[in-house]
Amino acid sequence: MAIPLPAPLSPSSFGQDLARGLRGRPKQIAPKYFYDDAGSALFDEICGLSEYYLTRAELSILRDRAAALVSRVGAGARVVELGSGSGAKTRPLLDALDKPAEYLAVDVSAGALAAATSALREAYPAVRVVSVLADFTSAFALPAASSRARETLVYFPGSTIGNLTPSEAVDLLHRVRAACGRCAMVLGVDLKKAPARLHAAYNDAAGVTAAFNKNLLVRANRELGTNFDVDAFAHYAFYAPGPGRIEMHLASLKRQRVELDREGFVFEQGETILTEYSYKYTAPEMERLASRGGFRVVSWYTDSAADFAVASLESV
Ligand code: AVJ
Repeated sequence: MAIPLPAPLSPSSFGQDLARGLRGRPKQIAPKYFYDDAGSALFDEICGLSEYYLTRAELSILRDRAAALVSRVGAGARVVELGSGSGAKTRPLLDALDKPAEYLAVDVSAGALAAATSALREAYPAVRVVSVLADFTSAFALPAASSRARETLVYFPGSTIGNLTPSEAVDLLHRVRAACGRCAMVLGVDLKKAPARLHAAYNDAAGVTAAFNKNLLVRANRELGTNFDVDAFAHYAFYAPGPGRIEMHLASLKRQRVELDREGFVFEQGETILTEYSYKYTAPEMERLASRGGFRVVSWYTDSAADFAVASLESV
């Protein structure tokens, strides 16, 4: 598993991806660009909102079921967390494992990585904690495991798998499997439920999700010198029952022309830029997805309301 590291996200990749996304129809940008320091802080705030049940539900499942979720993983394992964020959900897993040797946090947010890994280093002095500033949605690569790590457990928390389309999710599972051979995975999955509850979770009354969404434009104006009129964009998020996903957009409230590297992009009044998909799954749908990705669902636990599931998967 000694593969070169992908380049961390640079301003130029943001600029190039944004230009490509604005040339497309519909206009779009990948959700990984939400997570600069301000965006990571807004996401942490979202996790505490009453409407946003996902984080609390996942934590409660981990607290109750961590031992069962990692029961097939032996002593001295290496844990790789994809999209580790604040690292709040990592502890129950590390606590349930028998003498974990290493913990690799993979994230696109440098600030979140530094804070999460320094807190974990302090709390788990016996674990070798490594931060990997990387985008796991493209070329997947990890530093070699140290000789003391025996097997790899990949933790993919937060229903981040829902930010990928099903075919992108299948690709990611294949890449994970190729990277760690026989490999165990713990996967957080948001479940299909009443559309009104899903709608509320992405349209909170305090407007934090709206600020998180609009921060993308604030970031582009600061880092790329674009001239988005941020106040003339509205947060627009809705659940689409057909594909089974939340779609998050930013809708221009007026006709405006945005400049990026001397290229002009016109937004008609009401035109949107797609910023995120968040797919929701049922248990059978996730079983099918896992099997298309070369994994089998070994166990599946939900919170008491059956809002969220944490699954353990094994490569086949
Ligand atoms: C990063 C996958 C946990 O899709 O729910 C929260 C991000 N977007 N509110 C999700 C998000 C809007 C989020 N995850």
